[in-house]
Order: sequence, then C-alpha cells, then structure tokens
Amino acid sequence: MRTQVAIIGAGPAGLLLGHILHRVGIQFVILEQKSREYILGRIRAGVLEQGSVDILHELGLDSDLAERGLTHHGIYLQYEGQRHHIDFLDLVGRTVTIYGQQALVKHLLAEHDRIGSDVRFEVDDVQPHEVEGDAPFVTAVHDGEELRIDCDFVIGSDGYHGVCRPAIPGIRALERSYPYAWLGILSHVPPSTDDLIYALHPSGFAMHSMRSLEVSRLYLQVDPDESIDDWPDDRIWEQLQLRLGTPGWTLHEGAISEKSITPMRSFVASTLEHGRLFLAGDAGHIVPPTGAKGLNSAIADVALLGRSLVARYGGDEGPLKSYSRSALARQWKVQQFSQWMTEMLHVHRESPDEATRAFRYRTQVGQLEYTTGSRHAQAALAEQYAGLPF
Ligand code: FAS
Ligand code: PHB
Repeated sequence: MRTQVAIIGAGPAGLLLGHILHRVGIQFVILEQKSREYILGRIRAGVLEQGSVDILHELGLDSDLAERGLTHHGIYLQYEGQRHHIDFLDLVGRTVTIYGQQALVKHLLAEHDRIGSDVRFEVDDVQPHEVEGDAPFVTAVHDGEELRIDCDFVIGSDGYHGVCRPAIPGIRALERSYPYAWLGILSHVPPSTDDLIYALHPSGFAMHSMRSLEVSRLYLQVDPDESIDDWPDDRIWEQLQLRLGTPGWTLHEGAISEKSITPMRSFVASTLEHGRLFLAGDAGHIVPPTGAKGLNSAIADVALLGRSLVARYGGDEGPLKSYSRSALARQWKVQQFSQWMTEMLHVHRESPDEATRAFRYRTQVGQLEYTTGSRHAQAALAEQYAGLPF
C-alpha cells in the first residue's frame, strides 16, 4: 500500500500526530505492536501543561478533557513538616490540568475510530527502510500477512524501546540514571489535597497526585532494585503517612487497585532525524517523572513535527529541516528542570559516609527554603512546571 506518512507507535505521540495530519488531509497509517486493550490499559502520566491543553483545544480534541480534567493553579512543596503552596496562576498567569494519560490515549483513539483512521494493532516486525532516499518504506507483519507500506516520511513515535532510533546510523544517546525509583499506586479514595504535594522527607520522597475527585495517585521513593512484592499495601500507606503527614492534616487511605515500580532515568538522543525518518516523544528522550514532563514533551515534539510536516506538504521545507534542532533545544531545558526537581526532592543514599549524606540533605532543604521564600525562584519553577512555549 502507499500513504504519505507512516507513523510507528500508537502512544500519545503517534495518535496525536495522526490527528494533526488528518486536519489538513495528509494521509497516514499508524502501526502499533501491542493490542488495543494493552495501550488503553497503560497507567502513566497525569499532568498536562497549559501548552498541551491549548493544542488539544486547537485540534478540537479536548471535549473529554474539558469535562473530566481538573485545573490546578499550582503545587505544594513540603519539607521539614512544612507545606508551601507555589501559585502558578499568581506567579506566571498559567495553570496545569490533571488528566490521566490513559484518558488522553482513550480519547485520541476514539476520535481516530470516529474519523475512520487506519490504526493497526498487534503489528509485528515493523522496520523502516531506505529512509535516506526520497522513497522510504516500512515492512511489517499483520494478521500473518507481510506488509509493505511506501510513504514519503516515517515517524518513530515508538517509545524508548522502539525500532526507529536504532535504525539511525551513528546515533548517540546522552543518558543518566538515578539511584532511586518510584513506587506508584492508584487508590479509589478521594484525594486528601486540592493541589499536588511533592514532599522531601528523611525517609524518602513522596507525592500526592490524583486522577479525579474520586481516585488518588500517590508515589514513594524506593531503591531501584526493590520488588513490588516487598511492598504490601499497609507498608505503602505507612510510609505515605510518615512522609506526607503534617500537623492537622489527614491522608485518607483506600483500596489500592494498581501498584508498580518505575525506574528513574534520563536520556536524550543526539538527533531526532535521519533522512525521511523523524523521532518524536520517548523514542527521542525520556525524563524522570518528577517534573511531569514526559507526556508533555511528547506532545511538544508532535506539535512542532506536525506543523513542520504540514509546512513541508505546503512547499516550505524550512520547519522540517529545523525540527530536530528545535525539539532537542527545548528538551534540554526540560531535562535540566526535571533533574533539578528530582535531585532537590529525593533522598540521596549513594554515599557510604553519613556526614556526606547529611550535608547533601541539608543543601536540599536549603534549596527548598530558598525556593519557597523567593518569589523569583517560585516564578522560575512555575514557568517551567506549567510549560515552556512550544
Ligand atoms: P509511548 O511509549 O507511550 O508509546 C510508544 C508506542 O510505540 C507504544 O504503544 C509501543 O507499544 C509502540 N511500539 C514500540 N515499539 C514498536 C514497534 N517496534 N512497532 C510498533 N509499535 C511499537 N510521564 C509523565 O509526565 N508523568 C508520569 O508520571 C509518567 N509515568 C510513567 C510511568 C511509566 C511506567 C512509563 C514507562 C512512563 C511514564 N511517563 C510519565 C512517561 C510517559 O508518559 C511517556 O512520556 C509517554 O508515554 C510518551 O509517549 P510516546 O512518545 O507516545 O511513547
Ligand atoms: C501523576 O499524577 O502520575 C504525576 C503527576 C506529577 C508528576 C508525576 C506523576 O510529576
């Protein structure tokens, strides 16, 4: 078959790009290795930047978001038993919206079904070919049938473990890992807070987020090699109560419906392009979730890439030629913010020397005291958390 753009991966990046192309009549196909049920069941991010909300609105894809999203004016930073509100709306005139990635993927896919998009699930052995030339193609196996899809462009929105990044010769990745992980739970109990709480505690980082006014999403810092089997529900709640507790405040507990441990690492590819192949989202970069930037970075890439492809089909090659450089420049600013939030809020146990660990912890308390005491520092956090311009 022939199409104009072959999109590999039906995560938020691939699904959103398909909608951008559809609006201007650019043909595409989306090839996904997992089943429809699998991608609809993935529980991941929970916060949309203002820019992400704006692009969904611009594309007419925000009806569910408008109904179920929760607008938050800021976050709380907590340390040494004190909880401080950072008011984004007051500081930078922007807000964030709590809206689970699972709900976003479900809505984007339902809209593809409604417009009759060609989205294929359980596709195996997807491979891009001849992307250096002007007639690339993709091969794959679907329902036992070998596919060849001739196209103008191949988009690798196939995530960190995808096939597209490795298809770029000589590509390098700058990366780092963190000596801790996040244990996340979903609990069917109304949130005990209005805005998200990020807490530094001597026992470790903890966070109170949410998915709705009925469902709470909470996280605990754990060691990267820990097993979820070592964390029965009562131990999870005991640590959440310890790390999030403040005088006069109650953390309401409930049944835990999902729990998992996610490692924390960062990586950025040296390029997001090779000939007619372009990478977007986790295929090109990942960040630790502390700054709520993973999903939003994928959306930012796709907003830029989508506009660049539309310009290219309109005869202007400029935006597409600068896509990789522009997207990576924005991503490095996101990386430094995510690293800053992560290192400020997690307990660092790497050093065997207790005095070194104590010194590190006190400098983090100093960072938090400066940030919560300075309107300028708060504005810098607000500007980055609510989202840099696309
Ligand atoms: P995705 O990984 O979502 O999608 C890629 C798609 O490509 C997948 O569906 C995959 O099956 C498919 N694919 C891969 N290889 C393929 C192949 N060879 N052929 C066909 N299809 C292929 N971000 C936050 O902001 N906050 C969070 O709290 C947060 N928590 C996370 C927890 C976990 C466990 C993980 C893994 C990520 C988390 N993230 C979080 C980051 C996450 O939200 C990503 O940034 C987001 O999913 C990126 O979207 P995509 O780039 O579309 O990649
Ligand atoms: C979430 O709700 O899953 C969430 C929110 C903010 C973060 C990370 C995760 O920084």
